[in-house]
Amino acid sequence: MGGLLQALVGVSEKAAELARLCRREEPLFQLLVAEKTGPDRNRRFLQDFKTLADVLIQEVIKHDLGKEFPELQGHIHGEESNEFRDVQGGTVAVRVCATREDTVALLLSVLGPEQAAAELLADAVHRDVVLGDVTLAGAEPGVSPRDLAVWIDPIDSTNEYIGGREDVPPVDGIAPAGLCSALVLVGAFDRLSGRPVLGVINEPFFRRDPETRRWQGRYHWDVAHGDTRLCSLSPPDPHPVPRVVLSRAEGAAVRGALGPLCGGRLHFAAGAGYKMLCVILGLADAYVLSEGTTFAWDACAPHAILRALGGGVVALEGALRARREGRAGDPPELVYNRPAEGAGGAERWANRGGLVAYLHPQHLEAVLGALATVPGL
Ligand code: 2IP
Ligand code: CA
Ligand code: CA
Repeated sequence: MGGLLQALVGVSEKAAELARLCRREEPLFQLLVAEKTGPDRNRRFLQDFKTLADVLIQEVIKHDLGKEFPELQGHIHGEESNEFRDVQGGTVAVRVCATREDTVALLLSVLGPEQAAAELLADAVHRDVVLGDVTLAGAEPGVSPRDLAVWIDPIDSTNEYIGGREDVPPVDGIAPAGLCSALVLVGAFDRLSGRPVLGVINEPFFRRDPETRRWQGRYHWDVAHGDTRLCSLSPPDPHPVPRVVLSRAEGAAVRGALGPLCGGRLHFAAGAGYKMLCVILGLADAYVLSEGTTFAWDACAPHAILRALGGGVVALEGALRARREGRAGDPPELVYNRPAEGAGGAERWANRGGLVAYLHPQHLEAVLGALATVPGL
């Protein structure tokens, strides 16, 4: 059953290619960057194209995985709903059809006259991905797809994806914003326990090829199941003075509590997935988020990789409560199979109460210690 991990990587590569295509090909790029409110000939569609790119990527992943692993059908979830308004004002479910021509026709029902755009997208959707990755081919997860379910974030950091800035200088290797923070996240979790097991983070815009100037991507993967811990990366060393990366939306109280721990120097970045990737790569030691503004699809894949490297993602509110009550044992980790009680829509899958992503337990401890003093947390 070694195939599932390869399949997750394969679909992330197809997704990354679609993400690059939308920025590279003029007919798609024009639609992608069009101002939402612009007085355009095809205004309704332009309002939706950003979402269409996301939805299509998610549907491709669902389709390809479900086809190869029928046991996963009905257990592949994502951020987006695939319901769209068609050009006549009715609804259409965006999906991958049996043939390229059928997919073109379906896309045209959403895209109206944008024939070139529909064809470019359908070509990429129906193209097979070939992976030449020997290490990955040898990785054996030892887990059945029957026991797993999947969370997809087709594009994390959509704002940075649309904005497309390439000139944001990194600070200590961490990009404060820009295209490189747009990621494809595909994570598989145990249906019963809700723990993340397999994760793939794909960076579609890792670097530009110096000769062709085309974007090149890269990906990272893991297995964290039973006693098995496999990862495409090695665990990075901790920094002597911890580095913490935060959302720019993080408030003064949290900044104030964490600043002294980090020698007065905090780091900021866009994208929940990208901030977790910074921890995975050892650019930061922890990512702290004090509010429930991320979702299961943001955290599942990075969380699996963090676990494989010896770290994890804890539920911040629960961890602080356990600490205050003097409860022994490890702080509670996020799980991916439990919708929030009393919530509707996307909120059902919000990581309520915030999170801390970390690699080395001493950093988790230090961060929780610092945050324990923040009123209201
Ligand atoms: C978003 C995206 C944002 C992030 C937010 C996520 O996902 O990653 O960048 O906010 O939490 O839900 P911030 O950048 O402040 O961390 P998406 O782009 O998929 O909506
Ligand atoms: Ca996201
Ligand atoms: Ca997204």
